Amino acid sequence: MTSAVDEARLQAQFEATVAHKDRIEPRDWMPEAYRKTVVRQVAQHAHSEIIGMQPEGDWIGRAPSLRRKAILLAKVQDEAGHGLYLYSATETLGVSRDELTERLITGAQKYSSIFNYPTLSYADVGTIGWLVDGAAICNQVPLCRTSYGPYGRAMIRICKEESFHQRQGYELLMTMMRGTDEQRAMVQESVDRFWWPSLMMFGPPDDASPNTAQSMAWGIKTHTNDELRQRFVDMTVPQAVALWVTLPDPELRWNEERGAHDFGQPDWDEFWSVVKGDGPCNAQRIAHRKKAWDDGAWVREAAMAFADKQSSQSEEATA
Ligand code: FAQ
Repeated sequence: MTSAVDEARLQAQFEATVAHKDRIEPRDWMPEAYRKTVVRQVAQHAHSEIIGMQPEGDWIGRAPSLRRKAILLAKVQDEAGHGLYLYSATETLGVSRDELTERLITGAQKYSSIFNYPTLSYADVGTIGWLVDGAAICNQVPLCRTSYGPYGRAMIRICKEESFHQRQGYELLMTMMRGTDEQRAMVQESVDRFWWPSLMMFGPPDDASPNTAQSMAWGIKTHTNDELRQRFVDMTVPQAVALWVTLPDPELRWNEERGAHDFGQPDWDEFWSVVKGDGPCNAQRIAHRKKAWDDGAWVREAAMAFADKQSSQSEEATA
């Protein structure tokens, strides 16, 4: 039982660690609200990686060459790995992967809105790499310095792989743009569909983001949603020019005074409707995940039975 004095000392220690930009580690004392916020964000991130396997996974069987298939398979497997690092980070805060999967399947926890849009053409594989992984990198590189140690360390590995993902997407689109008129039209059509949902990945505007202020004070987030969205637009515009595609925003232009691009706002009503479960693929994504989780139950049970047997055998041997 911690006394009020102890609690105040622990709180001061926690705040000093955050102020020095040192890491909070699993065994350190932390306010309950901090623990809950880290679990919420990391779990949502983990779910995004796992659900994010589905839209691209749809194209593994239809990739146009062995090389493209091998690249796509590797990328989708990487996303599974990212999900596992992140679920492991939440386990250090006392929440199991089973519990989190239950929260995902029942709709109690969210995952990134972007994965509720369908992949209608093969160009979408390239566009996801370029724009979706590009947005993920902008958002996640700063998270390598997040205050919770296991999350920050997972992000370092994840970001290295996301950079490869982004480049493979860009290279795929570049190859299509050097191809036929039909291929160029496919790329443009795909970019038109994914541009606005990619901007939504950064979350609501700062004045409509209930969590940003507290998460920044705790060092969980190091930039606001709007700051990162701006960084993404500024990074992507020259890449679009080099690719010879048009970004579908009539308000997009360089602002000399700000030294940054001005751009239009995504449809925030659409964003909230997708977040609340009414996007084009929400039901399909969750049904698929639930089926995979149910189908895998026997594997988890067998692994647990094997682990129990191993530990009782080693107990007998040491008795
Ligand atoms: N979708 O107050 P805020 C990837 C929710 S990358 C759905 O601003 P916060 C890689 C938010 O949770 C994608 N929900 O919240 C990949 C909150 O609701 P809650 C994943 C969203 O947390 C690439 C409410 O709205 N990346 O998977 C979204 O401070 C290709 C209010 O929002 C991450 O998760 C959204 N877009 O800031 C995989 C990065 N935006 O929870 C496969 C880590 C907001 O209170 C293929 N996460 N909401 O009920 C973050 O940086 C933050 O959590 C934000 C949101 C910036 C996403």
